[in-house]
Order: sequence, then C-alpha cells, then structure tokens
Amino acid sequence: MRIDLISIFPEFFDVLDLSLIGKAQREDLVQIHRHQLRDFSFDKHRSVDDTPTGGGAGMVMKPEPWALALEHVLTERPTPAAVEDQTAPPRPVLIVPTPAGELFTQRTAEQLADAEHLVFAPARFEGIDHRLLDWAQEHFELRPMSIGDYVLNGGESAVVVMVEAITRLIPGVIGNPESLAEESHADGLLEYPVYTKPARWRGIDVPEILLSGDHAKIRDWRSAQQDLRTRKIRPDLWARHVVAQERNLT
Ligand code: 6GU
Repeated sequence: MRIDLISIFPEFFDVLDLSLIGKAQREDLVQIHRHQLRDFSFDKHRSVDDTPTGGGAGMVMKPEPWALALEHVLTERPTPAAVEDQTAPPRPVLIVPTPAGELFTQRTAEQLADAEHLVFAPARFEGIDHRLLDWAQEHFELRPMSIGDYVLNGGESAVVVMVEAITRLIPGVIGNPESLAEESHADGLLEYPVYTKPARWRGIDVPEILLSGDHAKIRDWRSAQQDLRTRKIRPDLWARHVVAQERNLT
C-alpha cells in the first residue's frame, strides 16, 4: 500500500516511523510519502491561506497549492498491475479529515486496508476552499472523514490515528493475526478484560475461572464480559449488536 500525506506540518508524521508502522515501512509492506504543502505555493511567502470569501473569522486554505500537490502525487503514483490487462487502475482514495466528515470506524479501517493507494489531505485554519473538493472528485475517490465528535486544531493528529488503524490491518504488519480477531470492535463489542501473572497481586486475585484450564468455560466467561462491558460503557454499540444478532437468527 502506498500512502501520501500532504500537510504544512509534514514533521507531524515522524511518529509513523516508530514501532509497528516504522517496521512495516522498513519491510516495504507500506510506503509512506510526506509532502510539504508550501512546496506547491509559489508566491513570495509561500502562503497557503487567504481570507474567507463572504467574511467571517479565521483563514481558508487556497485551492491551488492543494491541486498542485495532489497532481504531483498522481504523477508519482506507481503503475498498478491492472494496467497490463488494460483495465482502468482504481482511483486513489483521498481522505480529507474534517469534523464535518463521515465517522471513521473499525469498518472504515477494514475497508481502506484493501486500497492500493491512500492520500491524506489534512487542513489547518478553517478548512480548504470547497472548490478543491469538487475538482478532486474527478481524480480521486473522495472521503471526508471525522474521527469523532470533537474539534482538533488541524487534521494531522486525525491522520496519524487513521493511518495507524488502517495499516495495522495490512497482512504481515501485526505479528499475530489472531490478536486482530479478538480485540475491541472486531465483532462490534468491547474487548474482555485481560490479566497476567501473578495470580494474586497486591491482594487482588485474577478471576478464578481463568486458572481453571477449561477453555470452553473461559471462552463463555470472556464473551459474557464483553456483553456486560459493552452494555454498560457503550449502550449505542450494544443496541446495534442486538439488532444484528436478531437479524442473523431470522
Ligand atoms: Cl478528522 N479533523 C479535525 N480538524 N477535527 C476533528 C476531526 C478531524 N475529527 C474530529 N474532529
């Protein structure tokens, strides 16, 4: 998978060189390319923003530097294997982080983990001139995305979140694929609580059933813990889970 990140703070993405994603990059499972948006602005101050048309507070990102940066990414993109059999290569997915976007969930991450080429365009200020999005639709599969109902100063931290959630699903990135199936949200429920040795720590015992060696009972206990937790902490997820189960039964 190729990922392009365009920002006025490309250093923000240095954290992606650490830990599992860093390793995935070194093993060539994912190629992450960073671009400085200001490199595509050619006025004296390399400015990328201007005042909002119609008035109002703050500044708006000009569309031209973004279009030039995105065109640069399009010319750099690898020749897909599909070209050989004459089928049109899939358009890259352009993810524009915005609190006004579609909610990014584990399902979104799973879907995007299958893509060949993702481009992230995190804005600063009040956002990007909307005409850029109209223009980009012709070249990209456009996905405005929010990571939750709160406001960030810019899209960069949201990009780090999304890239991490997506790339860990690429085969080979996580050493033990079984851990992906068992974690929170994999089945629409929260994860069960986990414990390690010693069996008694500072006077607190691990649940006895986990020491029983009875794997069927342990599985049932963990499943019940998932239900309990989800009902209590995330009634919204629980309601959806109940509906999905009823559908599967009919
Ligand atoms: Cl993706 N961007 C910004 N700026 N704020 C957000 C967000 C994204 N998701 C939630 N809040």
